Amino acid sequence: MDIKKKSDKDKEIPVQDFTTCDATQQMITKGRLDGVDTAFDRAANMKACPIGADSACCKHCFMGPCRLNAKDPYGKVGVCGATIDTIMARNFARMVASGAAAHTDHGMSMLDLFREVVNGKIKDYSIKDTQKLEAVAQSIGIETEGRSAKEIAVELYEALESTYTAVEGEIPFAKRVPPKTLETWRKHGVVPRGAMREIMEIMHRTHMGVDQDYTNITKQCSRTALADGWGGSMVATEISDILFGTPSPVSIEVNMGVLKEDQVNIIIHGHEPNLFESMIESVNEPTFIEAAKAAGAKGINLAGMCCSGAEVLVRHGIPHAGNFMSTEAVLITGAVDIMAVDVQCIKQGLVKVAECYGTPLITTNPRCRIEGATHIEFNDHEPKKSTDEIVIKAISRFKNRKAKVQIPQNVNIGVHGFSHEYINYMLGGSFRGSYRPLNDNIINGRIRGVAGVVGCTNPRVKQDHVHIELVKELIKNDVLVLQTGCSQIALAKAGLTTPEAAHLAGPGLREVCETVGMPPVLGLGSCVDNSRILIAASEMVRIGGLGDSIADLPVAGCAPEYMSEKAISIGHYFVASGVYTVFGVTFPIVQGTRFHKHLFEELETMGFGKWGFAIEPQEIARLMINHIDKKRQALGLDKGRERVLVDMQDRRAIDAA
Ligand code: NFS
Ligand code: SF4
Repeated sequence: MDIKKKSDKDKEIPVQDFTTCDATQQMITKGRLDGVDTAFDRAANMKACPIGADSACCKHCFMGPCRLNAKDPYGKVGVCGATIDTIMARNFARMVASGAAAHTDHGMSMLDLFREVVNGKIKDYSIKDTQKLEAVAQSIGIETEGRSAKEIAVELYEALESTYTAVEGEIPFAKRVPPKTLETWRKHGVVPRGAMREIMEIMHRTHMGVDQDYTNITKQCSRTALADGWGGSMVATEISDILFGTPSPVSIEVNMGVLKEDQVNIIIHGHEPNLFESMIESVNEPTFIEAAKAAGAKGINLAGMCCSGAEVLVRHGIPHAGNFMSTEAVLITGAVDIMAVDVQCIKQGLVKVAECYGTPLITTNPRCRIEGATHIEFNDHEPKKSTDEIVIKAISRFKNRKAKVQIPQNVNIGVHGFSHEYINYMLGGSFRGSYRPLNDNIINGRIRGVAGVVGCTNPRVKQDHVHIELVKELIKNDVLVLQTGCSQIALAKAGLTTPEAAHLAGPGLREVCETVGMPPVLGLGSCVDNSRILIAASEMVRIGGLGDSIADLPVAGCAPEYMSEKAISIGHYFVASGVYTVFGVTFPIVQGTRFHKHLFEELETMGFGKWGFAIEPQEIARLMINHIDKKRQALGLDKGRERVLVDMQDRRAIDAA
């Protein structure tokens, strides 16, 4: 084992300051004894560069790199004359481009798979949900009446391909955008063409000496981000539902205690569901179960992490071992017999930790190889070839386990899988599925508004803490919370994603939850499934009574512990769609600049949403609730809510009497 020598400079911070996740705390402690460090320790010993944190530097050409002074932002310009606003806007745009590229490339992989399934070249996957196929086709104007699934699928594929390739016009899912919102986009020229074109144009416009007007750069940010949210991400979600099934709520186990000492433990971490779906087939092969038993194991135990885990927990009820900041920690258990990854959010640091515990780390995707990991390429045309090989390796690691095994015994239960389709059914019943009851409860004030709380965990803030405290505060104030990605795992570990958590909600929200039998915190899926939130918002507009555009709705969004460029793209597509979106941790621009004012104020006056920023959960909640109340007031709903509060007081007075 590679024992790390601590230099005097290395700070050893109490594990309680790193994370509120008890299992992760236990494993960081064990890791320290074993001489293994994690991203938590590295973050503590790596001061974030203050100039980079403000995006006040530019390296877009070699007359620079140029560094501006965030304390005196207008005191200096770059060698080419670029102002702080140009430099920050260009940097921001490239973050959006990278994040949008990640989601749209993921969506494109799903579309590639769909094409090969439809044309019969791939037989290991099939169309599982024909109802969803028809619904998606209809939503973009494809005729379904009297046609075979195959005919519809062929036409749907061709239409959706333009989400990526359209050189002009509007992407297909623009047809799902509420008319008033679409009108705003058209007015400002931000309706996306194909994502390839938008991302290419951002890279062009942010090259040295091209677009040097921060408002114009922001337009292209919006256009590109919308090509992610209403394009690539939405395609990823819809095609995954068609191929693997549309989620409906299941009770699942989360946390590191889902690992089993006496079983072969396999963890899948990453993002694209096809790898995991094939792995589910492989671990259920009777020959492998026999082989595992022959090796002395009771069976094969499959668990997910990050968004890969979020995809299958809602479709198959597969247990989830933890979110982004627990991926190194889980290896410290010594109980992981293999970790297989595909793309995104895979820390290079995993290689070293895996090596220390004799856990094979397997990369599977040609787009993501990691030095020191073993590559077993996954191919959609013969998926089981790779997943079978991974299972065999895992069994052999179990047989030869040398690492001392210590599994935190933490297991929590969550109920997740609230797809848009299920919410519709849950609220309206099978005969008249509808968002009407949701809108009615918002109008009558039982539900104050809806919040999306999503995104990563980040070692710059205490893991899970901001997610949990923020969500508690929101539901206490009758705000219904929708969740995706790593955030929902934080809440599941805290026990807030079960119907029983309704007792933590305010009186109005509690009443609705108890009537419907739903949790006050609804887990919708992975990060690409933020597109489900866009669809939910559009449906709220369509049903009526809450304004004409997404910007009118009493809703707000937040990624309180974000760390990735994908999150920036998501944040910006929510803003461009009309949602007030608050980010925590840090915001990569200088406060008090014109570009800051543009993102945080002016976009709203143009008919979009706007950005917000705060670090502390109470402060984030205050910003979001204030915004929701402002929207309620604009809709004339502030009176309604007061009446409910009076009712409650009355009821208490009666109770006391
Ligand atoms: Ni979203 Fe999913 Fe997690 Fe953040 Fe990473 S896994 S795509 S980026 S860290 S929520
Ligand atoms: Fe400096 Fe301008 Fe070159 Fe950026 S583009 S590095 S600001 S000279």
